[in-house]
Amino acid sequence: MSTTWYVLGAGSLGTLWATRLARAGLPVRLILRDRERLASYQAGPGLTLVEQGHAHTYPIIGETPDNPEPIQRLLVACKAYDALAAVKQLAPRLTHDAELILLQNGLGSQDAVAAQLPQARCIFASSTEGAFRESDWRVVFAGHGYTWLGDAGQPAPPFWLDDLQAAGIPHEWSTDILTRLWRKLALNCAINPLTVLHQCRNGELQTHHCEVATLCLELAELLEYCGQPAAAQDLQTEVERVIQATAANYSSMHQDVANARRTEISYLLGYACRAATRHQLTLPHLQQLQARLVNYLNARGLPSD
Ligand code: NAD
Ligand code: KPL
Repeated sequence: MSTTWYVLGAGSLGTLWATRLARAGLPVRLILRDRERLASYQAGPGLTLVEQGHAHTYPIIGETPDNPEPIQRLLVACKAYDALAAVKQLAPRLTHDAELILLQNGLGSQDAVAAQLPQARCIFASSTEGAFRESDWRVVFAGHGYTWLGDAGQPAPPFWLDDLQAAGIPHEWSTDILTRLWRKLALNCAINPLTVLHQCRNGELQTHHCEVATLCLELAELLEYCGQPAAAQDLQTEVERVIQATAANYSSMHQDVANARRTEISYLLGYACRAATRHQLTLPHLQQLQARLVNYLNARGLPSD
């Protein structure tokens, strides 16, 4: 009998994973915030995934965090700012050999979870898949991509990667997951805040070439100081490539602000600026960018942490 996949957070990525695992016949359970969310979920037929215009619904069992059953495998699919609190309430249910897969973007939340649960194996993930919530319990698979998974402290891959294979979740085991997360963080720092401040699509940043280039220089310097030279390599070229490849898109941070949702700033630009301070590194443009973004968010009544 396969180990049950407990999915914490039934949002975009949580649904994308839960539905594909369930479709492959693997045991999946959804952990919802509270009884009210569970009642709302149970009032419908299950989780729906829309792929290329076709919707399929999967009657995955839902539960609340206080269910007593032990958890051996937990996929954490909350936003970075919710991950620690969400995992904490499940701590009493985790088995001694529990494994957590942390899907959060940016950096900082993974270490916070790992520090809270020193006995558990925490596997970090970095994903380029795209999904968005059309309505409650209904998610659209918007962009095919890849998920890299890795464990900086233990290079051997877990056996359950076979489940991902069976579920058709494109993935790769990475022995340099921190480099991947730092690289993605740098890309997000060079692109996302500027799209918010200039209120534009990614492609319009081509007209702010100098601003982007200056940020890339500072981010590359930071990555070197943080022991991530591979993540710094050709950063500007990669940022320009992503801006061009995603020219018509709005960045995730732009979408959050446009929908008056909290951003993950503290795990992206905030994390980068705190790392610079720790290394006593002066990065004036990056620090100014953070100050401008914080002001911008505060002016709109959005949290800046
Ligand atoms: P989301 O907001 O759609 O989903 C998060 C879900 O977690 C929500 O349903 C929320 O209610 C739930 N949640 C929060 N606290 C909870 C708790 N205590 N108990 C139970 N549920 C709780 O977010 P998302 O877009 O799926 O993003 C998740 C992470 O994945 C983020 O860090 C994001 O940056 C990253 N990511 C997302 C995408 C994407 O396309 N959506 C792509 C790559 C990376
Ligand atoms: O990951 C992104 C995002 O919008 O969050 C890209 C498209 C790379 C822009 O930074």
